[in-house]
Parts: sequence; structure tokens; C-alpha cells
Amino acid sequence: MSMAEIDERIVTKTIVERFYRKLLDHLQVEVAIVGGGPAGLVAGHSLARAGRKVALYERKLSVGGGMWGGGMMFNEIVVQAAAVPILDEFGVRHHEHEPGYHSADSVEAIATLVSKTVQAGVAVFNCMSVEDVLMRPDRVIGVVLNWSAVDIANLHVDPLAVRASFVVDATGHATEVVKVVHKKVPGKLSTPSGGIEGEKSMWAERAESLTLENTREVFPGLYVAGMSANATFGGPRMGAIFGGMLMSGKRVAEALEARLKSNK
Ligand code: 48F
Repeated sequence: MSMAEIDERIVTKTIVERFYRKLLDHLQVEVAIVGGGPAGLVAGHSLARAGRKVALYERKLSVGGGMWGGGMMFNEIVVQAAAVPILDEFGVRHHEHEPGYHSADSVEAIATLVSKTVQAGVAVFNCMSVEDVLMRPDRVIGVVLNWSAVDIANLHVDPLAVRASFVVDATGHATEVVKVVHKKVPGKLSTPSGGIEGEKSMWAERAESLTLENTREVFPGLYVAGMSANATFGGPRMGAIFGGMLMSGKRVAEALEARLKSNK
């Protein structure tokens, strides 16, 4: 049936009702991912494909984190051979520029990761910031959310909360969730010092392998992935090579899938 005239009230009602359904459907999730950069997106995609209920929160209007800008706004990324299967899985085109150094258009890469992740079933909430966690004596059990605009406008508005079996800090260099847990949740992080070790200067080779080693549970109920893993455990940064971010997303998804299966 064709519409006689577009009714703005129905446009409004549709958006409000559809959004609230999405929000209400995700008050309890298996995995809450904080940060929509490459690591968080790949993690969400893998978990959703495995049938898990996943929500991803991104502070900014656009999901994608630091991948859009390639290196210094030259919008190409480099990915080492080990991570090429992940580009292939998503259908991102790539080109071997020098032996072992594959490049992809950064806009195509991130747009494709975002699109496939949403289509896999991850509920993406952009413009929302995780400002705290839900805690119980033994673990983190969810995230505390607010509109990013509240923070930007410095308004005094109380947040809302979502329960999650597991939380992933994929906030990149900022390690925002780990910071809040370290500061406000009693107990120690599973780092050598019990605190945040802090990111070290650039060393691509070492950073890429350490990113994978550091992708793990840092506090009961809280995992770190991507650059956040290195910054938490004291690894170096890697610059505009993105294979480690993609592989870290896969690794955290595998670890979480094992935990969710074992129900512990
Ligand atoms: O920074 P980001 O892309 O993290 P990543 O997936 O990848 C790192 C690379 O981009 C690059 C690198 C290696 O190549 O070093 O930096 O580890 O994405 C992190 C996202 O988290 C969002 C932030 O806006 C960004 O899009 N974010 C940060 N804090 C919060 C947040 C928060 N508290 N709540 C919601 N989103």
C-alpha cells in the first residue's frame, strides 16, 4: 500500500520504538564490548557468528576507531601475512605490496568490518560511553553507560547499566574500562604490578606478538583486546600495522567462547 503523505509522527515513532526494542533486548548480554575499533569489531563478529549475544558500545558517532585514518591519514593499512585470512573472511580486498606486507584501503577495511559485524548480529550502540562497570565482590558483571553527549556537555546526569557475563575492554590506547576497574573495584589486576603497566614506545614486531599474548582476562569478568591489551600489560605500540588488532579480536572471541561454553 502506498502512503498518501509521509507522516513525520510515524517516522518518529518507528525510530523510537525500534531503538528501544534494541536497547531492551540487550539489557543482559553474554559479552559487552567497549570500543568499536578493529579489535572490538572482529571480536564481536566472531562471537555473534558463534551464536553469542553481544552488544558493542562506541563513544563516537562513527564506529571504527583508529582504522579510518590508516597511517597519519594516508588511508591505507598494512597487515602481515598471518592476519590476511581475517581480511579474506570479511571480504576486504588486499594487495601484497612487498613480500609479507599486505595493504588494504583503510576505508574499505573498516567499513566492511563494521557492516559485517552488524549483519552478524552484534547490537552496536554508538554515541554511548562506558563510564563505569557493575561490580560484585568477586567480579565485574556489566557496564555502566551514558550518552557521550552528556560527558561532552559536562552535564550531571546519572547513567544506566547493562549486565554482561563478560566485558571486553577494546578501547585502544585509552584502556578506559581497565582504568576504572583499577581505580574503583577492590582487588588487583592480573598484571605484574597489579596495576596498569602502561604502553611503551613503538616497536612493531614485538608489539604485534605481544598484543596476542596480552589478550586475556585482566580482572575477573574483564578481558582486554587490541591496543588496550598492550597498554594494560606494558607492551609497545605498533603504529599503522593492523594484523595484531584483527588477530587479537579473534583471540579474545575464542577465549570467551571457551569460557561461555564451560559456563565458568
Ligand atoms: O583505538 P581503536 O581503534 O582500538 P583497537 O581496536 O585498535 C587500535 C588501532 O586503531 C591503532 C593501533 C594499532 O594499529 O595502535 O590505534 O585496539 O578503537 C577504540 C575505540 O574505543 C572507543 C574509541 O572511541 C574508539 O573508537 N572508546 C574509547 N573509550 C570508550 C570508547 C568508552 N569509555 N566507551 C565507549 N567507547
